Amino acid sequence: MPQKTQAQENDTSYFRLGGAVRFNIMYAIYEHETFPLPTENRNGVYWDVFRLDIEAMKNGIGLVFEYRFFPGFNCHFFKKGYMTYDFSSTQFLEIGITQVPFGMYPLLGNSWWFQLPYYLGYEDDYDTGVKYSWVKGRWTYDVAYFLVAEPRGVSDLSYGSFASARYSYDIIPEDGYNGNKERNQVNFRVRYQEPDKLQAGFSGEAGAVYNSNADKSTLRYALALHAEIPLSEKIDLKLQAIHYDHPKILDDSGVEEVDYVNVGAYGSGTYQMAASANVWSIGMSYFLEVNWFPIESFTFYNDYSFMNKNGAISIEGLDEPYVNSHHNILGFAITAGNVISYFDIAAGVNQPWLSDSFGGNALSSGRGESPYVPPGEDIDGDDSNGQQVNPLDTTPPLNIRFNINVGYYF
Ligand SMILES: [Ca+2]
Ligand SMILES: [Ca+2]
Ligand SMILES: [Ca+2]
Repeated sequence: MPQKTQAQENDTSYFRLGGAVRFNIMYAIYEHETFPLPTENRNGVYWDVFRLDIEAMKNGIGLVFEYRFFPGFNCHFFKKGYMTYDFSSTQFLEIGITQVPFGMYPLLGNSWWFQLPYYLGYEDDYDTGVKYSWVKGRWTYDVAYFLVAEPRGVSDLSYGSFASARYSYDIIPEDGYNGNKERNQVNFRVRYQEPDKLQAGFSGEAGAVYNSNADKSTLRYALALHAEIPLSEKIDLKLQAIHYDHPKILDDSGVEEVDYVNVGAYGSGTYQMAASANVWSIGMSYFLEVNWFPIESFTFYNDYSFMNKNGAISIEGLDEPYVNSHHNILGFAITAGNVISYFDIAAGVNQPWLSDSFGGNALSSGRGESPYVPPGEDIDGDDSNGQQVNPLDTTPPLNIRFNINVGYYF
């Protein structure tokens, strides 16, 4: 057998391939009504995602990337793709499409759904830039600069623009090309961590929104306080408060100051979110280890977020304040070998994914009394019979979706 050279002995390079296949079973009760099983895009069994992950390392330079296919949304895109370099065991660099260091690390939500900040671009957001992290005792510091949001993936244009083919919600123009876009963002986060999971931190984010029609940038910023507190060996509590604002934000045409901004993901076009809001989140989980081969553990959880918006919509000359949003996920996860299954009762008021009008005005003004038309617009879209304005629904119903997500992770 040939002797290994010293260089081969020292070779720490590696290449790992992983991924997941997941599908969803869902049954929804939206706006007080439901449909038979199966109904396309409502109640039935759907492919959720097929994804491939690669982690590689050579000469100290690493690569992390993940590509995702979503047959149910006719789209596919990179979730992340960045290079790593460790200066030491306490100093790390990431360059590429990498996670924005904002709020709870690594994630706020316990379920398959995330918490509400995800749907606003403030949880598990990946953008294009550079991040430097260092650890000093129990303190971890992250500083990052993002030139732009992540590049677009591939989608079906009848669902929404190519720009909306992305994993994480970002500010994108309604037509996909002309209007508001994220640019020149800086992030800072400091976290105190103890080995038994206790974590507390502060995050700050500031960036520009560049409007390509007005050739003008306006400021956006966000602040977060978060804490994860183990109440016992099995019970975990997560708390987070976010304040964000886009003062002086222009509409996509670049003409008017508005109280909302368009965000999009999953190739499904854009929806509005309030330009300014406070979002409060609380999550509790209970971990139960079992010996029921092949089942290893159950995690029971409840995640709740409340979004208190600033802003108003003008309907027939009257300024009506934006209606708040609620998001609640009650459920449990089962781990059995490589299979993780989530059983969730997802409930929401003005939650963009829990509605007959997917997206819409849920996160800005709130939905209208008819969910199919934006509030303030003609209810039947027919001018010849005059204007029957869709009023803002100030007490919108609780919408519920039962969801089972079964995934094999390799
Ligand atoms: Ca993003
Ligand atoms: Ca972003
Ligand atoms: Ca009409």
